[in-house]
Amino acid sequence: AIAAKPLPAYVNWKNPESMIVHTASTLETKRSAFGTSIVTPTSQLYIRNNLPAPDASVVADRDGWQVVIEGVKNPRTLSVKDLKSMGLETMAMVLQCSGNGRGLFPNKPSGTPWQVGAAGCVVWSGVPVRVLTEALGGIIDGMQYMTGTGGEKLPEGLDPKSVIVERSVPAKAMADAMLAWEMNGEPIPLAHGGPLRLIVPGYTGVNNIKYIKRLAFTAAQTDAAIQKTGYRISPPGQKGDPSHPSVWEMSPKSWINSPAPETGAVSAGRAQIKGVAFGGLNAVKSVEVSVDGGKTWKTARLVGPDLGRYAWRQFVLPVKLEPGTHTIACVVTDSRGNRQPEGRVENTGGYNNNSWRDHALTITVV
Ligand code: MSS
Repeated sequence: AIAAKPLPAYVNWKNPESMIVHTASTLETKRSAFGTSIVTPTSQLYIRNNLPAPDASVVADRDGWQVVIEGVKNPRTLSVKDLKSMGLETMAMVLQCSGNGRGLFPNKPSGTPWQVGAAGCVVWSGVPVRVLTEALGGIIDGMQYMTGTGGEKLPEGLDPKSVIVERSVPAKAMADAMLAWEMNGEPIPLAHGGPLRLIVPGYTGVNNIKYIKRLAFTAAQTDAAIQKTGYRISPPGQKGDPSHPSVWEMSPKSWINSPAPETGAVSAGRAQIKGVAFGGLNAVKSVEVSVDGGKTWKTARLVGPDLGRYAWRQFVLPVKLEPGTHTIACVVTDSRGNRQPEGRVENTGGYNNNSWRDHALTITVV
């Protein structure tokens, strides 16, 4: 067997048993490591960095971190300390990389071959962006996008626009967005965007800007490469350009985490099929499970408290497994009746894979 790569130093506090280390900037949660108590522990949450994180000194004085707010009637530079005095909200949200499931595309698009583990359900605390903009006189008319800029030091000798982590989302995404300083009950670790992170619930990972240093309401989308050409749903063989849809809202998705996601070997008899399901923008209505590759479906039971429309639900279906080979699959329907599709949308970057067939597990029952 090939020895697993060790954890990179900046995240050596992660649980090595539960992580797949792809590279120093891409770590995935093992499918077997997702628990059943809803929230993903920070020590098991995936990591994706487009640029190396800023120096650890930025979390030495968390309250002193500053963010520039623009595109409002009274633009201001505010510290985390100021933000903490302005408002407070707590929200559970699925954080999921746009490329989660890329490794399940048969044509292996370039990029990290994530299976299911570039995702987690996290509880965030911070100030709602809505409260902030009201306090600063409201958004200037005509500003159609909310643009967040990451606080990394940019590598020298390169065009800043080619590397800066700066993303725009439609201004309507602001409704439930927040500037967060806490996750899962503790200050946000630097690796996950502390001291301050933009949280855009229902939108894919890349829109949730870590160590945010600027939040601007803008008339146009940023012309940074990560927005203009990167993270676009472009037809196979074509490079991304602004005419292709950007990775913004997440779509309904679910997958099974148990039994035996890694070995595929299960003993016959009673078993609990368990997994997670989320709607992206909408709440989960129901989850169905199939043990015959999608020929017949049974409604699963949603387990545990409902942490709101942006969180995921755990589900369970008790079954009696007969010896043989079985393909187990699940499909989620959201509160608006949107059903997770059977197939994926082919695209160059391997983004937004929510195909239930790609996420099915084949197990051997003995
Ligand atoms: N932010 C910043 N500042 N930087 C970077 O790099 N990345 C992205 C987000 N944000 C970044 C940011 C991505 S891309 C993702 S996914 C996320 O983040 C992740 O997170 P964590 O915490 O997990 O690491 Mo894909 O769509």
